Amino acid sequence: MFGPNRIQGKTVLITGASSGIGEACARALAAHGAHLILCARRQERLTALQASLEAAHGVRVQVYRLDVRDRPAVEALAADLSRNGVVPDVLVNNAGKALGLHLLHEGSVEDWEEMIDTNVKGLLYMTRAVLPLMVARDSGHVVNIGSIAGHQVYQKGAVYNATKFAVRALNEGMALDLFGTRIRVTSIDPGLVETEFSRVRFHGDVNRARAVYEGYQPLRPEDIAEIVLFVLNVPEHVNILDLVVLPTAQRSAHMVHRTPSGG
Ligand code: NDP
Ligand code: 8X3
Repeated sequence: MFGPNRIQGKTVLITGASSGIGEACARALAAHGAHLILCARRQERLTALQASLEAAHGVRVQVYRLDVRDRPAVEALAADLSRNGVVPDVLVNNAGKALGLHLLHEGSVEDWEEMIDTNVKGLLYMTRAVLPLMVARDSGHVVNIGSIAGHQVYQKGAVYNATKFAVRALNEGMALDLFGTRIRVTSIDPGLVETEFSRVRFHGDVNRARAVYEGYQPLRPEDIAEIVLFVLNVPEHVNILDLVVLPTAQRSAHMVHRTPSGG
C-alpha cells in the first residue's frame, strides 16, 4: 500500500468472506487496522477467521451467518447494525458465483436462478439495506466485485456473464445515483483468480476445477485484496470507478497463454 494508511479504524462489511477473494480482503484489511463485519453462509469458517484476525491484529470482527439471497435476513442485519450505531465505512459486495458451463439451450434453470439471485439480487439487497446508512452521513465507499465476464461474453457462460454485466451496470448506476454525495463507488473486475470459484462452478468436481488454473500463473485472491486496499486507500477526492485486473498470461476472457511448464 502506498502513502498513509487511510484504512486504519474504518469499519468494512464484506459479503462472501468465508473463502477466496472475500477472505483475502478480510485478512488484508485487518492487517491494516480495519474493523470487520464478515458475512457468508458457512459461519464456522467466519468464526475461525474472526478469532485469528482479532488475535493477530487487535481489530473488532463481527460475523453474521447470512445468505445474501434472503432479503429479510439482509434487512435484519442492517437493522441490527443501525440499532448498535454501526455504519459501515465500506461495503464490499463480493458474494457471488458461477454455476455450470453450458450452452444456453442445455443449461440448468436452477443454476441460472441461483446465480441471478446471488450475484444480482443479493448484491441489490445488501446495497439497498446498507447504502441509506452511508447516505445519511454522506460518507462511505461501495466496492463491487464484478468480473472480466462483465465486459466480454464467453461461450457457455451467458448467464454468469449476464449477472456480471448487471453488476457493471449497477456499479455505474450507483455512482450516478450518488451524484453530489461524497460516497465513492468502485467495481473491481478480475480475470482468472484461483479460489473455490471453479469448484463451485463445477459442483465439486475438483479435477475439472484444477484444470482451469493449469499451465499459467492465475491471480491469487491476495492480489485482488491488495488492489481493494489500494482503491480504499486513495485520498477522498479520488474515485476509481472500474478496474479490470487480469493475470499477465490472460489477455481477454477468451485468451489465456498456457505452457507445459506453467510459466
Ligand atoms: P469463492 O467460491 O472462493 O468465494 C465465494 C464466496 O461467496 C464465499 O465466501 C461464499 O460463502 C460466498 N457466497 C456464495 N453464495 C453466497 C450466498 N448466497 N450468500 C452469502 N455468501 C455467499 O469464489 P471467489 O472468491 O473467487 O468469488 C468471489 C467473487 O469474485 C464472486 O462475486 C465472483 O463472481 C468474483 N470473481 C471471481 C473470479 C475468479 O476467477 N475466482 C474472477 C472474477 C470475479 P458461503 O459459501 O460460505 O456462503
Ligand atoms: C470469473 C472469471 O473467466 O471464469 O468471473 O468468468 S471467468
